[in-house]
Amino acid sequence: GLSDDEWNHVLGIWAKVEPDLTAHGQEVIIRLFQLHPETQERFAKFKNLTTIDALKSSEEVKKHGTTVLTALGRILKQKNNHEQELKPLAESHATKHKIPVKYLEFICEIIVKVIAEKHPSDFGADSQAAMKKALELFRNDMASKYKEFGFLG
Ligand code: HE6
Repeated sequence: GLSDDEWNHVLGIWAKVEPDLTAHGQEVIIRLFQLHPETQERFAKFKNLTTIDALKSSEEVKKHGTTVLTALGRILKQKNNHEQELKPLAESHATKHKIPVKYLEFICEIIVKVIAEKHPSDFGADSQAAMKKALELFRNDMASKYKEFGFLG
């Protein structure tokens, strides 16, 4: 798990992300689709967004980015006691959307990069390391829940 100090880093930087969650979320989703086009194919509602301009001007992408980061923020704020928040997310992503753990790795890596770019002076080495650790914990727990739902990810 993470130490109190590490959680303080995670929640400290998250507090800087939250006032502009939508812009962060939009950037994360667009970058995920650009770097890993196979992830975009999982979304029926985004199939028609075939250019970067279409992605950038989509209100649906903004909305989805906000949904994803809101859910993630809720989980991070539970520190390690995220069972209640994590379970429904793992269930939908395992049984309904069938999102491989590898895709979760992709998005987590992008989240760290986007935060680093937007908050260069608030996201130092210690904060980055703590955030990476928290996201790893999230992914590992998603992966074990996936297995409980019979999805090997
Ligand atoms: Fe997804 N997602 N997601 N997801 N998601 C979500 C929270 C998805 C995610 C990674 C989602 C995804 C494909 C997520 C999704 C719907 C992810 C919420 C709260 C909802 C929702 O309630 O609608 C992470 C890290 C978090 C926190 C892919 C690919 C990745 C990498 C859908 C296809 C799909 C959907 O609704 O169809």
